[in-house]
Amino acid sequence: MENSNFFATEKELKLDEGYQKTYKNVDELLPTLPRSKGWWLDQLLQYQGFWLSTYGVRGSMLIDDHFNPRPTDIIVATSPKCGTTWLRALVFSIINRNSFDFSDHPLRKANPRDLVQFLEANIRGDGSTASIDGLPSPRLLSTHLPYSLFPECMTDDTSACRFVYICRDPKDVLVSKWHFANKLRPKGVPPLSLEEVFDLFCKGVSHYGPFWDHVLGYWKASLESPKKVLCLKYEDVKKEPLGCVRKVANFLGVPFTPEEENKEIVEEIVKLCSFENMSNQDVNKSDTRSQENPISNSDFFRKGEVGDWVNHLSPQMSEILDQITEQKFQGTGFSFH
Ligand code: PAP
Repeated sequence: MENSNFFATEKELKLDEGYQKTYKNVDELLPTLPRSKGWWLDQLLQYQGFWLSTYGVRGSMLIDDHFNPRPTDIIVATSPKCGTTWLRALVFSIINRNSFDFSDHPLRKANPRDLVQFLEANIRGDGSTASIDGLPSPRLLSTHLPYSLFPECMTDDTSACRFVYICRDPKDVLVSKWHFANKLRPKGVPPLSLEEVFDLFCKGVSHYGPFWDHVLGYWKASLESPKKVLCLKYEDVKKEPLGCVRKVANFLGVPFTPEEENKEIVEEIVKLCSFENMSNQDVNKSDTRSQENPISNSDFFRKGEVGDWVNHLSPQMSEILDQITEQKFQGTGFSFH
C-alpha cells in the first residue's frame, strides 16, 4: 500500500485543461462519497462499491480519463497484503530474464516497488500520467484497484493488456494488514487493536475492500477471459513455485524454452524472489522510515508464511471469517482450499 502524503496536491500542479477537468470532477465528487474510519489516520471513501483512500479515487478517475493502455501492458493486480511485492518481483524477473544476470540482478539492489510502477499512484510528480506514458513497452505496472474500476478499453476482451492477479486467505491478509497498519501509525498514536480491525475487515471496510468482492471481480474475469486475466493464490505459489512461474510465463506468452529449463532459469527466478532471499537483501533490510516517507522497504517483509493467522486470531474470529468467506464465494467455483 502507498501513502497519500507522497503525492503532490492539485494546488501544486500545472496541468492542461483535460486534467483540470478531471481534478475538478474529483473535487466535486469526494465530499459526496460515504466515509468510514480508515486503518490508520486516513478515512476511507466508498466509491463504486469499494473502500478507497482519497488518492485511490483520484487515481481511478485519472486512469479513466487519461491512461492510454497498450496491448503489451502487463498489470500485476492485488488486494493489499496478498503478495504484491512477491508477484511484482516474479513477473519482473520472468519478463526480463534475458536482460540480466541473476548474480547481479536489479532485484538484488532495488525493492520491487522501485522497479514496477504503481498505476493509480501515477499522479506522483507532475500529477499526470506522463511518467507512465514514457515507459517503454512492454510496461509492467502494479495496481490494487478492483477489476470493475478499470475502463472498458482495458477490460474489454478485444484489448490485449493482461492482468496477473494474486489473492490470499483473508485470515492471513487481515493479520498482515494489521501489523502493517500499526507500523505506519505515527509515534504517540495508540496501536490499532486486532478486534477493531477485525470488525472493519468483516464489514468490508479495508483499503480496496470488501476483500471478497475484490477477489471475485478478478476471479470472474479470469473465467470469462482466461487469456486476459490469470488468478493465482499465494498459498499455491508457496506450495508449487516452479509450476506457478511456468504458468505465469505461459500466460504472458513467454514460455520457458527447453534450453532455459536445462539451465534451470525457473529455479533461479524462484530462488531470487523467495522471501528468504528478498528479505535478506540490504535494500530491503534497513528501516528508512521518516516523516516524509513513513513506509520503508523492510515493512513489506514480515513472515511470508501461510497460516500465521493461527498465532493471532481467536478460534471465534477465524470461524467468523471462514463463514463470511464461504458465504461470499458460494456458487462461484472459487475457494481457498
Ligand atoms: P502491499 O500490498 O502493501 O504491497 P504485499 O507485498 O502484498 O503488500 O504484502 C506483504 C506480505 O507479503 C507480507 O506478508 P506477512 O505479513 O504475512 O508476512 C510479506 O511478508 C509477504 N511477502 C513479501 N515478500 C514475499 C516473498 N518474496 N514471498 C512470500 N511472501 C512475501
